[in-house]
Amino acid sequence: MKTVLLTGAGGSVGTFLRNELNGKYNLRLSDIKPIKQLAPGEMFVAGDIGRLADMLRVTEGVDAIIHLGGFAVEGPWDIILRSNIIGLYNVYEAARINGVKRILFATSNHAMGFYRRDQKIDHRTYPKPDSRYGVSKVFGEQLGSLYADKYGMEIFCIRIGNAATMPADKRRLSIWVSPRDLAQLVQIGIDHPDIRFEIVYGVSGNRRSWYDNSNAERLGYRPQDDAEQYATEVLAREKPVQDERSELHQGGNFVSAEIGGDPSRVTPKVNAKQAAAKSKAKKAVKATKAAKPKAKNSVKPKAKKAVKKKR
Ligand code: 15L
Repeated sequence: MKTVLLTGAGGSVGTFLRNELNGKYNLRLSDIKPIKQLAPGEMFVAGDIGRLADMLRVTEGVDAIIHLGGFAVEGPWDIILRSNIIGLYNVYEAARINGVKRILFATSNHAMGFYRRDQKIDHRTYPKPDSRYGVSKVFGEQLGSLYADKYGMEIFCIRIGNAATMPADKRRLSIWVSPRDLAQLVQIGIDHPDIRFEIVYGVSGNRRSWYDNSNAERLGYRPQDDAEQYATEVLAREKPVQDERSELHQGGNFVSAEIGGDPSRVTPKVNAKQAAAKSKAKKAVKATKAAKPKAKNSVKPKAKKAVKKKR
């Protein structure tokens, strides 16, 4: 039986995969914090992906690595740099030194988050990350490409949508992946004999999908689930649209967090309309102000609250 290492095994995706892969592989679980309850066939090795020495110890003698470790949402640059750039480099480099050829990299839909929802994208579409987190995922994919071409490693990148027992909201109806579908993809990544460098979308067979996942299908992926079965329930509790730009793009609120610059460069169609509406509104405000006498003690508007990121 193959021995498979899971970095970041203590997280939610790690927990789903532990359940699904149990009995199929010997699982070596690694995380910075101890995982206390182990099932038969599992062992735990502590390790910090920020330290190459730890990763050399943790990756020794395994047949494949599922790299889940790192920071799983948008965060400050120093955290992204340590966990998702340096940490990822350490995992790849330790694998190369230890002769572990196969790495499955848990990349994310946020590598592509600035694509609009009315666009269908595939594994050949160029990245458009929506955050520093998304950029770190593109970095991981590209480091994988380098290690495949330069060192003959076998890299399988799964751009995970949202792994959960059921889709949480309307956006997730398009990107949801059930634990068993994700596990099916992971098994393809571990066992397929002919992998050099591949990108697949980690999504179930969702009717509302934004992805052409033909590359996964070519490798044998046959998803069992479709988020549509939850659609009525999910849509009934959907809140009204808060932010047009989040609604327009695949990355959702990762797109609108800390937004600045010239929005028309991102979404020409809709923003052309928005810009026209905005300038009309501005003119209307100016006209009202000109008509009213100025108040003496006018109070400055409070700074807008920073956008809070949801997982
Ligand atoms: C991700 O990449 C995150 O790791 C996860 O927590 C969710 O935010 C997911 O994307 C998503 O887009 O729903």
